[in-house]
Amino acid sequence: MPDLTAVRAALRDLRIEVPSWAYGNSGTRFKVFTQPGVPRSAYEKIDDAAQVHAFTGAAPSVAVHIPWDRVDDYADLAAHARAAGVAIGTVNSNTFQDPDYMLGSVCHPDGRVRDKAVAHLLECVDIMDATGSADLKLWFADGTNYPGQDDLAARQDRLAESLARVYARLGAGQRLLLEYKLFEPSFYATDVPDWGTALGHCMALGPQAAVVVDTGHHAPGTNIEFIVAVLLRAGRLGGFDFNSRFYADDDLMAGAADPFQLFRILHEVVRAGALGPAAGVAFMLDQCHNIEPKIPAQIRSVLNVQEAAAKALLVDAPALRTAQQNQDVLGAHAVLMDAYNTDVRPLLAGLREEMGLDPDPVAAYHRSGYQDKIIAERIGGTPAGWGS
Ligand code: RM4
Ligand code: MN
Repeated sequence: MPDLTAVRAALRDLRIEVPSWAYGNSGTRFKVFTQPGVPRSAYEKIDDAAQVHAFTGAAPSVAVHIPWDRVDDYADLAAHARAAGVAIGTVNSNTFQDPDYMLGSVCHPDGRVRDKAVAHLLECVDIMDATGSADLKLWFADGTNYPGQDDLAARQDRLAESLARVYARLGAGQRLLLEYKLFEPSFYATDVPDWGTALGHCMALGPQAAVVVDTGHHAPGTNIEFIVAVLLRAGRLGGFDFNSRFYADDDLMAGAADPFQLFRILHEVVRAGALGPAAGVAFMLDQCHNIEPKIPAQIRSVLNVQEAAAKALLVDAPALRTAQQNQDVLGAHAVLMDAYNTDVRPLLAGLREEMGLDPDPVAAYHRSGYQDKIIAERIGGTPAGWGS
């Protein structure tokens, strides 16, 4: 049995970053169902994110998305976050909503468009300087819809060149995190479709570049924990965008569709000794809450990641190794399943009590009155939504 004191300490150290865009209105291309009390500004998004940390004690930073969270003074936004008990985390760039980007951004055939996209990414690094953020997260919608539309290899050259310009601007302690996605919005060829392409670019850039695994960005049936193991081995796992998918990039709550997958992923992380903050793996949520209340859904997601991490920490590593070395197929499998089938909720509830938190963060949030307060106060203005 693993040492429970060490398991508790590791769980206390686990930090999960929430996304600012989770608190705005969102939906599908069919309909956005608006909710009352939704934030009208980046400041109010941070207030909501701070609630997630207040009730879980495990979500001390919030990722921003530029331009959705554009403000006049980023140092002031960072100070607002600090006063609310959180920090501004990863800066997410957006090179997919400007009309110029119809045929791509950093891979676009026209150098003027590429320059514009790179200028935006450099602006994001300026924002990181102002907020004290360490990570720039890049996801590109670039790709093509039809065979022959553009030169696939030339697009890779343009990508490499654009990324190199951004990489050169990074300060010490700052990282470029490159995210991949199988398809959508491009349907024939995506320029960063998989971990191999992302890893190749990161290796070429240098040690401050690493890959982000968004759990929703794979084909059905993909063994994501294998990808995680390979990236950890290469020292290039920059972080996760956790969410759940049933079909495509569904952005549902982490651990909802396949909690066993989340456990298997975190088992690889724990096995590599990469769960703690010192390892440099960022555990982020990238989710939208279209039909459910947003703040409790974020709290629930944080708890789901904690539960999967707790189970991963409970894997009896020496017993697993012995069974594997003894070629005991069923014994090794049983060690893993014993951990997965453990009810870790009492362990986590106890830990929260030790930390002075309510053992049931969702219930405590509902009792707190915060939801009623924002519904009453946030009248007028433009509620944040996808694209603002
Ligand atoms: C993309 C990608 C990015 C996220 C945006 C909102 O699909 O997953 O990580 O920043 O969506
Ligand atoms: Mn993502």
